[in-house]
Amino acid sequence: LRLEGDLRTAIAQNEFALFYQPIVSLESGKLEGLEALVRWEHPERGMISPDDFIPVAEETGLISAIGEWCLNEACRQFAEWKQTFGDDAPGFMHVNVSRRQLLDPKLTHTVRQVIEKHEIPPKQLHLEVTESLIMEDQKTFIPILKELRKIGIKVDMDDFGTGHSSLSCLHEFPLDVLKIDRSFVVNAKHVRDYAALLQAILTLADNLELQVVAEGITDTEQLILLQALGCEYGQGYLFSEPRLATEIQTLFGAHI
Ligand code: G
Ligand code: G
Ligand code: MN
Ligand code: NA
Repeated sequence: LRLEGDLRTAIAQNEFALFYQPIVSLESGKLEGLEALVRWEHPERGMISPDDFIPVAEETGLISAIGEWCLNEACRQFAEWKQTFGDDAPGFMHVNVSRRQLLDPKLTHTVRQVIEKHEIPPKQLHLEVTESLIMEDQKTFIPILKELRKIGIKVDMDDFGTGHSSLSCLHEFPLDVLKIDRSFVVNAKHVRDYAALLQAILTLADNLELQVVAEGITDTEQLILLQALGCEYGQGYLFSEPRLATEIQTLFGAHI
């Protein structure tokens, strides 16, 4: 496969870049955290989305090198921002992890090494894991997430609401944050039932003492609804698209 060969070269030549998207306090509009999102700048094809190359990286095992680079680069950049911007720097860095990364027995060790190297307080690093992945094999993934949380880092359930977890077993998952999938946010404006669903998710999260991030906020109406429902954090094009480090840092300390 062409992409596989190119991906090997990409690792050797470091053709990856991290983009960062703000996670914002919905009450104050303050930029509180960032999610790191990888991009591949292919020399001929241009920018390739992780949706297109992460699956290939997973299949071939190249994800371990790419994933480690992403984790290290996000933490390095985060530490640099803390140095430069002090109190205006974001308080949290979120990094996505995929299936094979979670199954790698060295992951806990790698994460501990990276945060120690960059002197990042563990509670400021979030790893995002999709709901559908956890649901695929709870017996395998729950102990892995527990191990990760023992380091003191936070675990987020990403794309929540699309992975068919039974709400009644959510309390058994070792989690800190629910990231509500953008399909709920998109629909809430048009379909009354979706606002009720959001309300139910927020009540549940509150009872389980989970923080909530609503994803995919694109307009003010959605923002106002989520504020009225008491949702603490949000993310989406309304605030900012994922952008390069040099661009995103212009938003630090601002209310967006
Ligand atoms: O940013 P974008 O919409 O293109 O991301 C597409 C998908 O790729 C998302 O599901 C996101 O979680 C995933 N993704 C983005 N960056 C990373 C990364 O660094 N590692 C892993 N494993 N997945 C990522
Ligand atoms: O699966 P995950 O939640 O990690 O994916 C994040 C992806 O969602 C990123 O690739 C990002 O580009 C995309 N994204 C972020 N905000 C918005 C938004 O407001 N609308 C849409 N359509 N996509 C978004
Ligand atoms: Mn994510
Ligand atoms: Na998501």
